[in-house]
Amino acid sequence: MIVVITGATSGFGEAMAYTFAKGGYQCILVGRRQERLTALVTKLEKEFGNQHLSIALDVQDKIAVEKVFTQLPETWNKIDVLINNAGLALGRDAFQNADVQDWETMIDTNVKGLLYVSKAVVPYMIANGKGHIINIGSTAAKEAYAGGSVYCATKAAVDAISKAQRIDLLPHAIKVTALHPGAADTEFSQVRFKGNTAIAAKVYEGFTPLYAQDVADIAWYVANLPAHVCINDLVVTCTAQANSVTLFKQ
Ligand code: NDP
Ligand code: 8X3
Repeated sequence: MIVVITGATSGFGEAMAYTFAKGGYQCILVGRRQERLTALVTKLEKEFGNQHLSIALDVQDKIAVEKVFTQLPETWNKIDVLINNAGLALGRDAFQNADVQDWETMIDTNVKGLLYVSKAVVPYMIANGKGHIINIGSTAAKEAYAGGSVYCATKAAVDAISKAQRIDLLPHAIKVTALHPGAADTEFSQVRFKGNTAIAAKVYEGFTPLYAQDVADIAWYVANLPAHVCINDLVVTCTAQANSVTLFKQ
């Protein structure tokens, strides 16, 4: 079994790489930070024995994405599962104060990157007569919040794209799951607040958030159900969170 995981250099993607490698999958791991990918592949191969592939790639780069997946060696192209996980938030400013370049990067990564990678992988799944795409959305897809206009919009787009992919890919037995986590303690907030670790840490104060492994375990469950079962839409939060905007802090 082969899984492609984008955004495998930290957080959910890294935890998913461990979980799927441990479960016997061969992983194709995508991210921009080559050193982290190389170290991860070495670790996984040592610990779990299977062969894994690392691809240093910026999912925003349409040409590079197409080239990399077109040139995938035959031994790697029977892709069973694609986890579109690479993504980010940048900034938490009110709409009127937000940085336009941050908007561009979020749209290019979370929406266009997901589309490019899906478009490049789907032909292999169609040729195989089956497949499973797991798109990582967010609770932010379900309710928009202050200072999150474009991040929330990108995740709402992931939600909509997942719904339409599910319809279009039905004749090819390709499952599509939108997996929407709530607040999770990964590098996400460090990236969002551009290295301001004090503000990033505050996000997770006063409650127990989700951890990367929680989401990886759910992705594993979703990906390994019987062939006739598909979880279409799954929202998961920590117990202290009711929805995108309601969090009980103590
Ligand atoms: P992390 O910051 O820990 O991980 C993000 C991953 O995405 C990294 O591996 C990063 O790798 C990769 N990435 C970012 N931009 C690109 C790019 N242009 N090309 C390729 N890879 C890229 O955050 P999380 O693990 O928390 O986030 C994973 C996904 O989950 C994101 O889509 C996020 O929006 C979503 N999410 C996160 C939640 C949270 O609270 N943490 C909750 C709900 C959803 P590299 O920098 O090496 O390229
Ligand atoms: C990440 C969770 O609450 O920052 O998608 O939008 S949140």
